[in-house]
Amino acid sequence: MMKNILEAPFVTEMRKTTANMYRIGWDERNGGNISYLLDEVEVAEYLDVSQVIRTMPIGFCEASLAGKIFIVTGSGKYFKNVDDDPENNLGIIRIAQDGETAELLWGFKDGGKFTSELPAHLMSHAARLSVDPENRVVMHCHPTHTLAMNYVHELDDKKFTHTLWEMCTECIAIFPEGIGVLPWMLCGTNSIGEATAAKMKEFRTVIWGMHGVYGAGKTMDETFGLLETVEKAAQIYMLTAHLPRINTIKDEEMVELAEYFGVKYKKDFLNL
Ligand code: 2HA
Ligand code: ZN
Repeated sequence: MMKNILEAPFVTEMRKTTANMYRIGWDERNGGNISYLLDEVEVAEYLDVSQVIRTMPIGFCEASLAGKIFIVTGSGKYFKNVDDDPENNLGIIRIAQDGETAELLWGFKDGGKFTSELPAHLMSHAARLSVDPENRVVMHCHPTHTLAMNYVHELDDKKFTHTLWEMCTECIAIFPEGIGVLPWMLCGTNSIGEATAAKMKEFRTVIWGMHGVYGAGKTMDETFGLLETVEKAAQIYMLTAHLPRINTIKDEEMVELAEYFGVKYKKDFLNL
């Protein structure tokens, strides 16, 4: 007997996470998208994985992901609506053996399609998996203060990271590898996907200039927590950037933190 897919833990996680991100204002209208690499054995408890509902070209080839199954948010769908109607707003796709076709196994019931940002998602998964075989989640959203900061701060990996590290004590421990920053680029394209994936080999967080942010991680909690920390630091920056700075976390103190937490941090992002 197949188990009820609506009770699958990975569907519940997608519902809860999208609702949470909507509630905190990171995903207005159809903003944001999530892709989550699933365990094939677990999926088979809920779905007959030999039944392909329909196929869709993905518009590029990601051969390293052939056979892998993802649950993804839908193109044009609103995070606000996922929890009430997961079967229309989410889909489970398997990357076919050719690496360029998505096989729909569940969802997108109204004829819908995977997120328009599939290139950035799948290319980022491939990049993260090449450096961390346990990476499962890629998340994109438009967090308010992070986005605001893009307009008043230089868009440079080192400078952007350093400023955020200064804003909350926990930052260098949570994202010791730093943050990659891309200039404004046209979204939804293979080019922005390739640029994102190139940064993802080095960073789990990538800013899309004047657009939003991408985060990657092993679990939904880890990835959400990462972006939440970045956004909190950006909020502190935006609350203080126009005021005289009297105190800061010094680079020597960041070293102390990184050593205390035992994290491998990007030394050349400090000015020592
Ligand atoms: O899917 O956020 O980047 C809507 C977006 C595009
Ligand atoms: Zn976006």
